[in-house]
Amino acid sequence: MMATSTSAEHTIGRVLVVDDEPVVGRVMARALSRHGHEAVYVSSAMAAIERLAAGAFDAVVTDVSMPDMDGVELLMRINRVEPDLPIVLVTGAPSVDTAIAAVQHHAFAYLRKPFSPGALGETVARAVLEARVRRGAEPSSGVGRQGVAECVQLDLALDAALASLHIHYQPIVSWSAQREVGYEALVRSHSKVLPHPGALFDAAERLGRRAELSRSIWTLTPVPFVAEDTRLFVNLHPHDLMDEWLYSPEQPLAKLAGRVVLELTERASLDGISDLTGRIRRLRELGYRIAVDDIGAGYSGLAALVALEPDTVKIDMGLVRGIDSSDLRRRVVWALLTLCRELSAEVVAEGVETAAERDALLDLGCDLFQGYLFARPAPPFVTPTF
Ligand code: G
Ligand code: MN
Repeated sequence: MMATSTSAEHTIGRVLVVDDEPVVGRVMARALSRHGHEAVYVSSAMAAIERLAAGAFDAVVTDVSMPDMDGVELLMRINRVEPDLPIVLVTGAPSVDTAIAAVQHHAFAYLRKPFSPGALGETVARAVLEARVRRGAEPSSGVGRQGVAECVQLDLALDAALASLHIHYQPIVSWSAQREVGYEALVRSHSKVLPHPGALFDAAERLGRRAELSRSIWTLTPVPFVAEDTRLFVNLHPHDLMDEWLYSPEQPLAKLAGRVVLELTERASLDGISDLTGRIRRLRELGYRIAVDDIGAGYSGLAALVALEPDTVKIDMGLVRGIDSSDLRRRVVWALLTLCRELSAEVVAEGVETAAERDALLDLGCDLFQGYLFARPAPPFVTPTF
């Protein structure tokens, strides 16, 4: 950490200096201090990300070529989550490639070493002031806040999770046929930071990378089937309906469309989806069938049934759990089964864990089941036990 040459209230900006060469880094930090900045030096991009978490910065000056993560990647990662934090790239070996990357990822400037100490201080001062005008904020208030580093770290974690993404499949069984009629695809990753699908989707949502996650899942999901007449159940988020790629014949699920049932959860609102009816129609024209997932979880109620006219309705495990000892649950499920018969939708009871739950559902006339009683989600393809 470098001392400042001016008192805090008179510094132009707080600047993070990143260079794997300590001598070079310290020279730059000193030049910035003399120019009226407060400079903090770190020797790697990862250290910079951690440092950004510790305090507010107004600008980053980073060397381009560094081991592990280079300056261009650092620029790209920060820019993706905090486009208002100006970044100055410095390099002793300028190249067209890194200069193009600098432009693409909105580097504030691309300086060739050696440069005069004054030129660096001047460039950084301009960067700080322009960013401040853009934000209309006080010195060192907004940019470089905790959120930046947190987001960059989350972004790295999501990259790692996407690299280890894989799909487990859980059978859906017909009791009368005593066999599996389909499998639900459930996403998994080896990430310790984002261990379950909920965390994965939350992170992707926060980082604006939800479409990327969904597209990865659609790409990984279709695998050769054990039997020709089994169906593949795939979870969709309502926002996925806004992704034009979902409707493309090139999309990997498309070649199996006639066997794919797209599940739309009742947990997320369909309200924001423009032309919902038209979108569902397009999916049906491509051959897909539609399911309402988690019905009875208590969110949008029965609106999804009306809006989607589903082929399949999946009863939330909250209604299934302990149904054998709950008269109320039995009545509600009976009413749902009656309603679905009226609407010509088949019904799957989800999360069946005990034989008693299964028998209570059989008594009510339910035939399709999914749950640990039959099989846990597993790599392709686990055989259910009856
Ligand atoms: O919302 P959706 O129905 O897509 O969620 C399915 C989730 O429920 C999966 O994460 C799956 O692992 C889990 N699951 C499947 N069967 C059971 C079960 O019998 N009991 C419990 N508790 N969870 C289950
Ligand atoms: Mn589901």
